[in-house]
Amino acid sequence: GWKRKEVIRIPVSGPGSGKGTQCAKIVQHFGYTHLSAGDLLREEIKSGSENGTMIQNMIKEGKLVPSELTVKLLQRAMNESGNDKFLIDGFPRNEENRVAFESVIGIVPEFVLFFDCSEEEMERRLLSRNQVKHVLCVPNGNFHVLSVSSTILCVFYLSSIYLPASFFSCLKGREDDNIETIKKRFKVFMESLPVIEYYNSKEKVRKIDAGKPVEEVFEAVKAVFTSSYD
Ligand code: UP5
Ligand code: MG
Repeated sequence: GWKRKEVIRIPVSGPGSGKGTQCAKIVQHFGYTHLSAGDLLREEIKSGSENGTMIQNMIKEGKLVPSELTVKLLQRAMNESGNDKFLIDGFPRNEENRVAFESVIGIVPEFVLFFDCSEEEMERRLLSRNQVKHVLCVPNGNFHVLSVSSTILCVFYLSSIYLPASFFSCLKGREDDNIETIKKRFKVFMESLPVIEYYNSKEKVRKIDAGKPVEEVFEAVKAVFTSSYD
């Protein structure tokens, strides 16, 4: 059983609507533990777990991995955090996810943030996340790739000149940030609508206009967090 007094807030929204970006800012201001279901699944792939290949294939297709697995990863991360305030990012994505989470973890979210953003804007953001914008080359032999928000900066010690991004087309960000997978992710996102509807019927949904610049969106997010008492 779950003994501490837990507070859970869930941002459910479309791919590229800014869940991860806003969660990072919420963590800085309000001290939550941020758990992105997608990040936990990607870590599971990297860790070489027995489920890794299956998860990787599903993410490439934009499909949802079985609830049991995602819930297990979330539960483990919650237990390991030592915190009792969680932001669960990108989960639950359908009714089955929600029911599995509630029956295993036994708690319900305090409120649910819905980042409302047009598909056009989400697509633009996801495609630009995957673009290498600048490649800096300086003499030497080492090679670093740094991910800096929507830019992948590649510092390649070779010669001291800037090269166009297209030169390093081999460097990719997220495997699911290509137009084919993005279209599939949008379709699968439609499965999340009944969950949002469910939370709406419980008056838990706080809708945010997420099509604006990051700081403006955060102002609206902050207002939701400061108006709730905890
Ligand atoms: N950006 C952010 N905010 C911006 C703003 N206001 N203005 C301009 N640009 C903005 O942002 C995306 C990009 O946009 C970034 O480059 C950012 O700088 C810029 P981000 O904050 O990363 O958006 P986010 O909503 O987090 O987008 P993400 O791509 O992470 O959303 P998804 O929901 O697609 O990805 P997730 O990692 O949650 O899931 C991936 C896959 O895992 C799923 O497709 C599925 O296959 C699997 N999955 C499950 O199976 N089950 C789960 O429960 C969860 C995931
Ligand atoms: Mg994310």
